[in-house]
Amino acid sequence: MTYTTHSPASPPPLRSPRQTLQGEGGDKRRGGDDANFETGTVTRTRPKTKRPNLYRVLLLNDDYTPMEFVVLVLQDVFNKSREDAMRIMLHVHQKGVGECGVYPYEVAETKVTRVMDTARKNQHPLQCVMEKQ
Ligand code: TYC
Repeated sequence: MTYTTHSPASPPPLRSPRQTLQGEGGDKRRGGDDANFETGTVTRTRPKTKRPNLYRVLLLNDDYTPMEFVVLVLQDVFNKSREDAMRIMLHVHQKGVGECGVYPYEVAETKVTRVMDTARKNQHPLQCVMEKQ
């Protein structure tokens, strides 16, 4: 993974490292690296944290899947309460699409597969998709 401390579109300004260290009293770049310009060593002072890529899982409306089936799927696959499941199902029914949750890639993918499998087994046309947030 590349770590960019400046905009890739504009290279960092060429200036004397000494000026930076003495004039500004240290490295003020976002990310908080300490730079030793004698040796060219850069030490990370904050641990590098990577945010996982998150995906929204969406249910799509159709004219045939029973409302009760959708509510049960939302309770079972997405761990929603009966009340939340009802609210989401009605939202999808009225608006055409609705969010069931936001998850890391593999969790989202597993939930989509579970919904599609159970819909197919029960011969309902219910569709579930995921999109990158
Ligand atoms: N529109 C369906 C009906 O009237 C109910 C439904 C809701 C279907 C949500 C799919 O994702 C869905 N029976």
